Amino acid sequence: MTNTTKSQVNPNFQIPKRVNKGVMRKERTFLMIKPEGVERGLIGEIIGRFERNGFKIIALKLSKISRELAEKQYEEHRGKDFFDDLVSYMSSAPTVSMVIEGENAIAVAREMAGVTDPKLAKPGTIRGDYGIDVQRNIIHASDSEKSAKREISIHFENLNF
Ligand code: RTP
Ligand code: MG
Repeated sequence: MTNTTKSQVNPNFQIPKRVNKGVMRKERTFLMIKPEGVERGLIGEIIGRFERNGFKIIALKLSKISRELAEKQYEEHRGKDFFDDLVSYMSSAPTVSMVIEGENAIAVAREMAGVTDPKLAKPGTIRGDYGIDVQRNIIHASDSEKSAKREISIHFENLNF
């Protein structure tokens, strides 16, 4: 069973979980604006999208993360052919890490980010609007409750509220 419902106007359109009142739950998720997004001056635009969509910023940090932290962040991809490039890229220049809170934050943030490859991401999504290629895809968003908890704890060790 999915947490989306079909629109009555267009049966192929999936209404985002956020507007499906039956399954709303308050969650926190972890987001990171990747080096490309910071370099191109998109911090305000990206944070603004989440704020305007009703999410609360719980924690926010601009930093150049270490390679070790980038490896920890992307641990699940260790061994894949893009892993080295990915962690080198993520630790090459400043990024913005943040925790946001709101209704169905994990799934909604993934929808707002768009699919991994910007060439396939829909217009209106962050990757669809600003992404360049699969690695320089502007934003990271946790993909599950387990990932969100893990990623929040590694990037914001002292977040205890
Ligand atoms: P993210 O973790 O950054 O939110 O991205 P995602 O869930 O949409 O995609 P994932 O499969 O977790 O991949 C993590 C990041 O690795 C880079 N990647 N490169 N060269 C490639 O084929 C490739 N595949 C993935 C992307 O930066 C992707 O966001
Ligand atoms: Mg991922």
